[in-house]
Amino acid sequence: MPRFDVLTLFGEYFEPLRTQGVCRRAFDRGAMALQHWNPRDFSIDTHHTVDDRPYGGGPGMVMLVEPLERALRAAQSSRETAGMDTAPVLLFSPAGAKLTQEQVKRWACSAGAVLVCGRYEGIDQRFIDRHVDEEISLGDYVLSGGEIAAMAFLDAVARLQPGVLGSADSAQQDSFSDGLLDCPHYTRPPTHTGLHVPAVLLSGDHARIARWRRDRSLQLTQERRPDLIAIMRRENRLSARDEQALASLD
Ligand code: 9WO
Repeated sequence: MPRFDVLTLFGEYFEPLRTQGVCRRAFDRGAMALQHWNPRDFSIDTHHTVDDRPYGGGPGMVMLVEPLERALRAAQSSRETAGMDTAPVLLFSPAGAKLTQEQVKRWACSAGAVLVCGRYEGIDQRFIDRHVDEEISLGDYVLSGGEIAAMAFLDAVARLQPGVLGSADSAQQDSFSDGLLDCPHYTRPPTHTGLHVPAVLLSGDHARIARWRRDRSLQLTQERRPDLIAIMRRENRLSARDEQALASLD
């Protein structure tokens, strides 16, 4: 069961994860645990300062090392008291390597981690150098803080916990779970203002439906993410039939 300890100035951001939707089930079932630690609670001056002006000048403020370090120590001590090993420390930043579903799967079956959420212009580099094991990016854009990236990470991990998704295998059928993009989906009505659901999906022929879905996944992936097709080839994860379907596309 993974436990995640979040270092954040804005713990309230994470409340909806506990109280709403699919993620809530992971916490309710005790399949995953979440705690937050506010560096402000570990700041010892009268104003509970957590940031200061950057050395060398420039705009904005930088998060102080000491409140973060004390919050991290408190989180790791609490884990130790719960009988857990020291956790890896992750930082959400555009300077990290892009998060993949493979990594999400590994965190989902791990003991968890400490997630550090930066604010302002960033965190004093000495905290990162001394304590951060891995930097994780969601993509090449800048947010106002690491919290929303951490929430996306926690959502991706929570939905993989056993019993969290309605259907036993819906996590298995996702986009990316088999390395390809997902096929298109349809539901009622069978015709909407002249737009028809593909006839094969109404045929009841499950083998033909499975082949159609695989072919649409292959086609969509070839068109939009040829890089993923290349990875699938390299890992020998395409069947002769898949190759035949791909060849018939061009
Ligand atoms: C910002 C930044 C910009 C360019 C190169 C490296 C960088 N690191 C950071 C950074 O760590 N910023 C802190 C966290 C403080 C400001 C808000 N932060 C943040 C994290 N903005 N955007 C992210 C983020 C995290 C994960 N994926 C995409 C963006």
